[in-house]
Amino acid sequence: MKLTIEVIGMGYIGLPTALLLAEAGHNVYGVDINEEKIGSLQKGNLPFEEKGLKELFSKVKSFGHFSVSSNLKPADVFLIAVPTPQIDHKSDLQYVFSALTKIKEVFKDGGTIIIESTVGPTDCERQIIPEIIKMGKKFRFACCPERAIPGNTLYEMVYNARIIGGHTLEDAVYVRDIYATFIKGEIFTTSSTVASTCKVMENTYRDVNIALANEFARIADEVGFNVWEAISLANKHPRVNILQPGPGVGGHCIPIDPWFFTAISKQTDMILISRKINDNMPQYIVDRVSKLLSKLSLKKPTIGILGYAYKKNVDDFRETPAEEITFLLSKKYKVLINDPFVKNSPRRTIDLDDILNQSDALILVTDHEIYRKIDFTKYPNIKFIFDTRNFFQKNDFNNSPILLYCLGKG
Ligand code: SAJ
Repeated sequence: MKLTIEVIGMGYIGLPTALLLAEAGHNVYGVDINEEKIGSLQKGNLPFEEKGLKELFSKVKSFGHFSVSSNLKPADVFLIAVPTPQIDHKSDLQYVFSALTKIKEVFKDGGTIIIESTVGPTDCERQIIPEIIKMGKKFRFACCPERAIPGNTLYEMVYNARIIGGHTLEDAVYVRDIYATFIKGEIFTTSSTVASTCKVMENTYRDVNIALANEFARIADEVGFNVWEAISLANKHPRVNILQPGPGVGGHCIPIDPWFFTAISKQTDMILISRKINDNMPQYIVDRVSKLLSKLSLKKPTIGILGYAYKKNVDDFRETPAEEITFLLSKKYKVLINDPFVKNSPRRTIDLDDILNQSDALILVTDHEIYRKIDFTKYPNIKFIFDTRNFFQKNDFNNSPILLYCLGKG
């Protein structure tokens, strides 16, 4: 099966998907409204880092059937991978609709439209498909929410199980065969409503369970035990898998997708409380650090934030809890940020050595592996470190006067 496929949205999901489809032999056009991004892709530069992406890009370029443009052309298949943010806790489909408007201009009878962007459980049937019907042409439609994790996107795109939700069963089967040209994991077919619901459920499940871990951490701080040890031992039970506490949840999925449920249903007590717990973690961290700082009697302390990305070893800072922590701390203190991966963030980041030399206290927000290499004996100015990820251990500070505090250790 060799098709002409247009992938709309050259972001964290659209670009790797386009390259995998091109590697599988399809003729692929990548489209994005951001002309700067298109220009830089045309010059051979990737807009973000992701394991194996550079190599795949070079390989696919040598095949000669992947090109990018800011305008749509006619194609057999249109795959939409644009952002679906939430505004006031409701899904905002404006980028999806704007993609559909452009598709309409080049869409031919019998063409296929796939949506990979995360959408609410009822969005396909109530909003997206009616819009496609208005085009007045015969069409196939499927909702195939992406399930890959930043940092291991390419591997997960190929090996994770995939859910294809068709407008009709025939649509699902047709689109399954397209995905089967590059996916090695299992592929399941269902309705578009079930497929979009699965995606929102998956990330809500994670949000709720991270909130539980964060609540355990706060109990540990109040009562005085080591939550990390307790979680690791509780997880020895064959049917228990507690997630890890942290500074809050970031990324473009977990803090957002649960709102797709609250927007359409009132049966969401647990979802709402979990969102609240996770969203309050930055404030909780800042309160704990402020308390520690107040004991130091420094005039205007400088706090160094280690890590601005939303999770370790990636450059992605969408919805990062580091932003809220920075915002809250900046009201009272001078705040400096280091992140070896993040480029073009709205916050200025500085070199690691500079932040270590200039800070009175540090908060480890993102557990980038590179921070293991810090030789803390070189920075006597640092009074304490507040670790939000259980990244450092007491032994790391054996020869240093720096005090180590950690979330969830009492
Ligand atoms: N986090 C914790 N504790 C944990 C795990 C994560 O605090 O035990 C935090 C992370 O630090 C981060 C946030 O949660 O701030 C999210 O990180 P993540 O690695 O759990 O997930 P994402 O957002 O990078 O990717 C998720 C994945 N979904 C699931 O695992 C169910 C991925 O498979 C999805 O494709 C992606 O959302 C998406 O696009 O929806």
